[in-house]
Amino acid sequence: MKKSLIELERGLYKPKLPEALRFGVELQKREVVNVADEIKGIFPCTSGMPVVRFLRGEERKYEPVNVGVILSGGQAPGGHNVIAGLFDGLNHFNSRCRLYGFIGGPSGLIDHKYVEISFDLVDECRNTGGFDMIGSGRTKLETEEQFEKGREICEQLGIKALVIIGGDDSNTNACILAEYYEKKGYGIQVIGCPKTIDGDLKNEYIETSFGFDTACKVYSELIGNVQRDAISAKKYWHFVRLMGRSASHITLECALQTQPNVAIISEEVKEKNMSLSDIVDIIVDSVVKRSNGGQNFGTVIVPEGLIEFVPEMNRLIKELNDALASDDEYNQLKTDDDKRYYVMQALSPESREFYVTLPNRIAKQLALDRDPHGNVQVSKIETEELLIDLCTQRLKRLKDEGTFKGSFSALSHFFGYEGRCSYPTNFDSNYCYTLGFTAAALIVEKMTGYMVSIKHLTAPCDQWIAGGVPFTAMMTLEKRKGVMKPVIKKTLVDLSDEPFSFLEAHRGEWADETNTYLYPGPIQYYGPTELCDAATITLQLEHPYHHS
Ligand code: FBP
Repeated sequence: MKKSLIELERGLYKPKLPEALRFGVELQKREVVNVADEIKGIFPCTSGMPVVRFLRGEERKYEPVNVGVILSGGQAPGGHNVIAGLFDGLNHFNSRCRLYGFIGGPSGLIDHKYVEISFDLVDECRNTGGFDMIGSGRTKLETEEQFEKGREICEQLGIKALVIIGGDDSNTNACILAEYYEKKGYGIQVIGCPKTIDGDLKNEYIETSFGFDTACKVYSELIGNVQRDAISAKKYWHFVRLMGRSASHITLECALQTQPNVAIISEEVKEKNMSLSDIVDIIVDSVVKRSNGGQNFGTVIVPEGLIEFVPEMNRLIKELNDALASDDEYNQLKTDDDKRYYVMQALSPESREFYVTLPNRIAKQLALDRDPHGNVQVSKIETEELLIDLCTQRLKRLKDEGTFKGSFSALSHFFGYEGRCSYPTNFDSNYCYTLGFTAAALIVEKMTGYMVSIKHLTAPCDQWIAGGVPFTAMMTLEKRKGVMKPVIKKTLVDLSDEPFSFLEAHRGEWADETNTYLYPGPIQYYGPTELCDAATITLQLEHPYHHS
C-alpha cells in the first residue's frame, strides 16, 4: 500500500520510554488507597490492592502469556502506539507471548471476532493516528452473559489477560469485568489504559488521558489559522464549537494556546448560574469594545456541551427528554410543525416561554434529533449558530439604540473529528507507547484490576514514573438512571485549578480591542524538544516540572 511521506517518516520514529522500563523491572508496591465500604462490598476481590510502580530491576524470565486487546469508544490519537507498546513490551518480557486484537471494540470479544497481531501489522501502524488497526466500538461490556462470552474466547485462544483501552465508562466496566473474572477464578487478568480526547479521565493517579494532547494541538492550529484569517480580512467574527462532551478541558486548553477574544467554559457557566443572555452579554461586550477600537472581527470558542450547563436550557432539555423519550404519540407525528406543536404542549410554562425565543433551527434540532435512548443529542445542537443568532439580534438592538456603530458578520465552525485521528504528537506517541509497555509489565507481574498510571508527564520521558492504580481506588458511587452505581468519575474543569485561573487572569485583555492572538501552527516532530515533546499547557500548569 502506498504511504505518504510523513507516514513513512513517522514509522521510523522510536517512541521514548521511561528509564525504568528499558531494562529489567522491579514492581514496587506502594500505598493502599482507602475506599468507601460500599465499593469494598461491590468489589471484594479487587479492592484493598496497593498502587504500584516499576523501578529498574534485574533482567528476569517471565512466563509467556497470551493477551487480548480492545479499543473502546471514540478514536483518540495514539491508540496504535498503545498496541505497539503492548506488543513490544510483551516481546521484551518473553518473545513467546502472543497478542490478539478484538475487532470493532468490545463487541469483538463478545462475538469472537479477532485477529492475531503480528510484527508486520504493528509496524504498519507505528505512530499513526486512527484506530483502524483493529477498529473500535461503543458496545458496553456490562452483563454476565457478555463476560461469559469473553471467557469462552479467552479460553479458546489461551488468553490470560485483557487490555481495555477506553474512557471512564469503559474502564468502569473493565473494573467490573476484572472483579467478575477474579471472583469466578477464571485466571483472566484485566488491565485498563486511559483514552479520550475529552481529557476528562484524570485524577490523582491519571495525569491525563491519551489523545487530549494531539487533539488540542490540532484544534489550536485551526483556531490560530482562523484568527490569522480574521486579523487579515478584518470582517468576520468566527464562532468555533469544540468537541469534548460535557467537559470543557479542550476549550480551555485551546484558549490557553491561542488566546481568542472569548472562551466560554461550561463549568463556570454552571457555577455562576449564567443564563444564555449572560453568555451573549460577554460576547457582545467584546464585539462592541473591539468595534470601538476599529476591530470588527474576532474569535469565540465554546465547548460542545455548553448548552447542557445553561440552567434554562438544561431544564428545557430535561423536560423534552422526559416528555418525548418513549412517547409513541409523538413518534407517530408526521410533520415538523406537528412535532413542534406537540413539544410546546409538553413543556412547563417557563420552558415554553424560553423555547419560543430560540431560533427556529435550534428549536427544531431540540425537538427532532433524538438518540436511540430518546435523549436530545446535545453534541448535534449547533450552539455556535445559536450564539451567532442571539448576538446578531442583540447587536441589532444596540445599533437601533445607537450604542453599536460597527458591523458584525459571523461565521461558524465545529472542530471535532478533525482532531481525533491525527498523527499523534511526540508526547502522545511516547505516552501511548509507555502505556502499552507498562500494561505488558503489569500483565507479566500477574496484576489484575489495574489501570496503567504514568506520572511526572511534564518531565522528560526517561523520568516518567510508570505503574498502575487499582480501578477501585478511583471508584465512587453515582446515581445512574435512578440507581446508585460504582463509576470512575469524569473530571470536569476545576475552577480553582491553575489552567482556569490563568484564563481568568488574562481573558479581559484578550477580549479587548488589542490583538493578543497566538498562532501555534502545525504539530512539530523535529526541532527543539520544548517545541516537539512539550505536554499541553493544562498539564504544565497542573504538574509543573522543576528542573533539578
Ligand atoms: P470517547 O469519550 O469515547 O473518547 O469519545 C469522545 C468523543 O470524541 C466526544 O468528544 C464526542 O462528543 C463523541 O466522542 C462523538 O462520538 P461519535 O464518535 O459517536 O460521534
